[in-house]
Amino acid sequence: MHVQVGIVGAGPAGLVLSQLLHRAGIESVIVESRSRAYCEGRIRAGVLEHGSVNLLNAAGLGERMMREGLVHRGIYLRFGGRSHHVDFTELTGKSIMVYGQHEVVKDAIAARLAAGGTILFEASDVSIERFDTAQPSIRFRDAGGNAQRLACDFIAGCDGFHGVCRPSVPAGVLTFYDRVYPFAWLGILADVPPVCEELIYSNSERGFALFSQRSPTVQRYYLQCTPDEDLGEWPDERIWHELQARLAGEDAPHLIEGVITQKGVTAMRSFVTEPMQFGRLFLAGDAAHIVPPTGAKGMNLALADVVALAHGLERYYRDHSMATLDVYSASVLGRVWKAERFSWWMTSMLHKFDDQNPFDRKLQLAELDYITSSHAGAQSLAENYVGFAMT
Ligand code: RFL
Ligand code: PHB
Repeated sequence: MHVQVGIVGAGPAGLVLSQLLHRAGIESVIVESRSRAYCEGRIRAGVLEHGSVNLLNAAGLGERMMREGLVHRGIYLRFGGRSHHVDFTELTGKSIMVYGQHEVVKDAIAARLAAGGTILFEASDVSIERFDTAQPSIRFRDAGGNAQRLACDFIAGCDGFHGVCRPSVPAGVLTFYDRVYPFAWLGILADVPPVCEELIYSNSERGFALFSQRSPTVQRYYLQCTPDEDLGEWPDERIWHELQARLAGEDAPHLIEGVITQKGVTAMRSFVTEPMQFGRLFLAGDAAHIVPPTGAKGMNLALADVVALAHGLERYYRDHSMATLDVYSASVLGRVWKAERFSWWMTSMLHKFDDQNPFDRKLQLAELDYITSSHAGAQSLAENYVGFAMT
């Protein structure tokens, strides 16, 4: 088997890259370790930046998103028992879209398959080789257990943080920067109406809580918890009680309790790989960098990476020039580090830290007060949250 671009991973990065390449007349094959049902049911991110919405539309993946996605003009920051609105549309002229990552994945899988694209689900023993030469390849066992080799001109490593591509680069070539946070998020999906028309990020004495959405009848809520939290200790009643407590205050919105259909714990880390390329291997999305979810940036960064990578590959096949691919990493890392900074900052401002002393706590509240009372402060948050233009 030979294909122009071999893609490892059918998350947002791999799927949207495959779609962008297809529209540019470049063939790709995606090798994915999980089943289609697993990929389509994996609940993760929920917020699309303004530029991500435009990208999905331009790539022909936006039809259902425009029908079912929820357009939000801002968010609420809640602290000291009150909610404060940050109006992105007034501050930046832009809005965000709340649309589950698994819906983006479903739309992209459907589009690729409808166009005759190849996604090899349930591949095992995936490995990559010879990517320091002009003839790299991906080896794997297909869903039937048969050994396969996919020869390609380039490999896109879109296989997430725990994938095989990044660890396949020889030791000493890449530099890693990281930070692990001393807390995690317990996330739930519940069949209830929304607590508010927009998202609420709550800094409470009991720890952070986030009230997000999926649709008018399904909501996504998160509670700060410990990294080794035992879900067995979180029966539904305890979750509702804690969500109510972290929303309490003078103008507390009315939180409606109901059936919880999913629970999970997400670790929080910041991580960047430099450079994001080696030979003919290009890393994109979580395979190259991780942000804590407080800034809602992970999926958006993955999409921005593959736009740049697709440009580089288009130029290669059009002009036989590696010039754009050669600067792929340099061209995306500026955005990556801005998102790292923003996500770290949102995380630091909104969470409860065990080693926080009363002075640190006062500073946190002063920062929230500044952001919600100063036009410049609010504008800085808004500009970062709605996202920067994609190249
Ligand atoms: P993914 O989605 O992890 O996809 C990688 C794919 O590669 C497959 N894979 C392999 N395939 C073949 N061989 C192997 N050896 C393989 N190893 C792995 C995997 O099965 C998978 O299908 O990475 P990608 O495409 O880079 O996308 C990144 C996003 O998934 C991630 O950044 C976001 O979900 C992060 N994130 C958020 N991002 C946002 O932009 N906005 C948000 O609101 C937001 N909220 C979140 C989040 C992530 C969360 N969790 C659970 C980590 C909220 C949460 C709770
Ligand atoms: C989500 O809806 O899953 C979500 C929203 C905002 C975040 C993180 C996650 O910052």
